[in-house]
Amino acid sequence: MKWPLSASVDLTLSQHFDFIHDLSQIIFTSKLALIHFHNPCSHMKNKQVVFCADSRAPSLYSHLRRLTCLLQSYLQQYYGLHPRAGRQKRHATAEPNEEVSWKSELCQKMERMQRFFGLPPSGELNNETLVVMKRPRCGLSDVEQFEDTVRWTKSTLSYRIAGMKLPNSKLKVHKVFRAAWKMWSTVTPIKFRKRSRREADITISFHTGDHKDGSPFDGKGGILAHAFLPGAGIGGDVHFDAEEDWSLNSTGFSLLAVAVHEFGHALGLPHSSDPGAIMYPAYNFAPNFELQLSFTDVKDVQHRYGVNPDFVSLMLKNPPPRTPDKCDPDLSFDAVSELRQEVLFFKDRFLWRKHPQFDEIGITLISSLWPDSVPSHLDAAYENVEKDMTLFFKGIHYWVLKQLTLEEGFPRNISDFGFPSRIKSVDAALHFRVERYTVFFTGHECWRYNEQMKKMEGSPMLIEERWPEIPAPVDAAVGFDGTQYTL
Ligand SMILES: [Ca+2]
Ligand SMILES: [Ca+2]
Ligand SMILES: [Ca+2]
Ligand SMILES: [Zn+2]
Ligand SMILES: [Zn+2]
Repeated sequence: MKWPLSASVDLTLSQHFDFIHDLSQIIFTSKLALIHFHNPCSHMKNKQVVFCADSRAPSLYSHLRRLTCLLQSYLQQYYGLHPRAGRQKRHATAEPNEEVSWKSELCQKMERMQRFFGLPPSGELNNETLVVMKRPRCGLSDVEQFEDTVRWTKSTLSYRIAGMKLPNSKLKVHKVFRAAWKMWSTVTPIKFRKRSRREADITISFHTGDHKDGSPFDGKGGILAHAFLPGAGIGGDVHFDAEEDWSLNSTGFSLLAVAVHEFGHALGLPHSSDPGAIMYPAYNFAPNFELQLSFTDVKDVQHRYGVNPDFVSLMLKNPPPRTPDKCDPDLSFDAVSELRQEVLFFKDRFLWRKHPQFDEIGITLISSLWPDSVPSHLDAAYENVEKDMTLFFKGIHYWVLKQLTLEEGFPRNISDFGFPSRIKSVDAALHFRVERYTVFFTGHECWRYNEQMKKMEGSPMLIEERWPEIPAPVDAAVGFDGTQYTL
């Protein structure tokens, strides 16, 4: 069904939804609503924002209403957005200046949120930003500044597990918490002791909905847990949402991972924007991921509490993983690919995104962009714009994403491309969109794959013959602005 172009729609919407009247025009196409969105503080003024919507207007309205509510409450809870003043009387008497400054605050908070999560800071409510907002996470703010002095002064802390609603037997839950505390005590000189008596520095409990501390839980998903900073009474206490699907092995939300995170808050640590850190606010753990404090977590907790004397020897054996730093002169990439307008740089579990309109380069986890589909430590990747496909290579396997979702039946073997069986992996792939072919680099050889005929063109050439200026083997390759860059 086709929607008529309609300028009156946004009028109707603006009566119903606070935020929507920022939108200057809405155009309905068969399945999408293209929304011209006037953003007072963005560098991308009057951009179109595309919302996927049902093919019926009422569901689009309610969809948009839900989005607006989600956006406002998310930014209020986690980014210090002030509630809108004089909301009811807005149409009648609200100061226009107040309205403008509220809107610009909203955009600024959204940009801050996008930066925190490694998204292009457009200040616009796009689909990608929504996906991040819907991710299960910790209930604490991402921007609240904790002083370095927010810490316990004693070297042994007591904890107890209180109340009912434990997700498993007390013994098993206790074992998980003991393992979680151990992660922090291995790197700092603090000791943690379990107590069964009433008083303990840190009380750990599971709650449902409103549990009388001003921060109600929200059922399955959304907020997973929260904690209180070091201090007397409720200080240092940790609450878990009892309605989550908590897991002690690898399904659902890992109780261990969330406990380590919340215990970090109980020790006084704030959220980290490092996607490799345990203190990252969103749930970021693939099933069977080996949980470890990252370099950032260790640095932050040691800054407050000092270093465990055994840490140095432990550090030599098993150093905390460092999130790769884009400024590191020795950094090399596993793979580089274009994706839509952006260039993606892959390294280990992470990827950087370079959007042509923003100078900043955001970092995120591969798994947060494509959960359970694209593996870490890739060999190569490229985008086939014509077919709207992105291909990822690792070892003898490759994966195909069409319109950003994994195609069925993958991974498949790279022999599909016509590689002989001696080729066990590719180093890099470079796609030529106009000529419709892709060059694969393997060791000192390069192969030309015809995307239209779906086969290799002849035998491989030596890289030094084809591109004498490029040293082989190649790490990663991408076409960019018509020129090829190899890395
Ligand atoms: Ca929840
Ligand atoms: Ca307490
Ligand atoms: Ca590579
Ligand atoms: Zn948190
Ligand atoms: Zn609570």
